[in-house]
Amino acid sequence: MSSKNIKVGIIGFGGIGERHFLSLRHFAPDVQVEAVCDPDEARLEKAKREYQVPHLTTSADEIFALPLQALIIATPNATHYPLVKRALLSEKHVLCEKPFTMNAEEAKELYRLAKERNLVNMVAFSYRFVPAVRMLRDILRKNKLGRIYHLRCHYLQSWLSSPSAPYSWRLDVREAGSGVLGDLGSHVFDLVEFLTGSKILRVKAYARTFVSERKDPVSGEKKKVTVDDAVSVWGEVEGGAFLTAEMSRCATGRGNALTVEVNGEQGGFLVDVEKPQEILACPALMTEYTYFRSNFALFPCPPHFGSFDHYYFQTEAFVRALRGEVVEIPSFGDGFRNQAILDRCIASISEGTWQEC
Ligand code: 4PW
Repeated sequence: MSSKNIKVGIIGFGGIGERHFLSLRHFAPDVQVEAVCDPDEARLEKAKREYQVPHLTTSADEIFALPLQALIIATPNATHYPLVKRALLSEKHVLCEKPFTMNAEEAKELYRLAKERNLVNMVAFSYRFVPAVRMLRDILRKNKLGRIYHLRCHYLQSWLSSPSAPYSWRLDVREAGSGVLGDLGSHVFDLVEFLTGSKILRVKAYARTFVSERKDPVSGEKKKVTVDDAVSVWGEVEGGAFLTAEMSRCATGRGNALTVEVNGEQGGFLVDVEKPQEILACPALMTEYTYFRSNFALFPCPPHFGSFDHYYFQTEAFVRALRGEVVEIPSFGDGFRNQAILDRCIASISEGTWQEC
């Protein structure tokens, strides 16, 4: 498929859907975003006024009736499965947001459908595209650290710290599947396996909801929060590494603090995605970290997203895959694997037991 012929639709035009749009427009101006679908008229109005998108609709049926080759799905989590399934059954390539589905069974089916049809299938594990993450992966895959003792991750945000932060679909288990576990933990588990090339073998998870009710900004009513605000996970990784992961959306003072630290017998490394070009390194025989600068910047990014510049690299990979190039992308197979780990964490939280992954 030449890129000039690629017509893309975006379903869900909240902050993330718009970010996909901007990234596509910057990276691949010859790929046409032909249609945007969202239930919120104000968002559609913005897509028309600011971005001149030709087809705007509140109805998924309408978007499926258009001659599009690919869809980007950035809707609430519970809708991923039916929308992705419909897209695959109508032979469309798909980039879907994370967490991929509501459970591993759904994810497995979507993976199978995409494979059978040989369609481009990608889950937006966007942090794989951070330059420093790429560099750390190279180091770990070349086994430069020897035996790995610790994998220590945190993903901390503060937007739910205030009890007056409004209610949204992200706080409803029926729409989101889980809270911070799926929202941020999905990235952490994906990075652990992507970076090391090793599987998380078993997990033990513990969760808390600090604020049990929040005010709905539309109705003004108090609504019950049915998902976790914070989750801590212990895990064991193939090869014996000890995983500790902490995720919270009530981490007052933190913005988008995703870090992965690896301590091995031959040295240690720490990546912080808020400093996407840097890596803290402690080579063998040294006792403290020093800064390295990653030389993995592939092209300069315009100042749209700040610490979200890696979205450009994600988009680049998706577009190259659409053009038929062989490119490594986080696939629905990875989404299925990730969902299985999330399911095991949910079981561990409710049963209080270790769970095999
Ligand atoms: O996937 C994550 C989102 O759900 C993102 O990378 C950051 O945290 C931005 O929004 C949330």
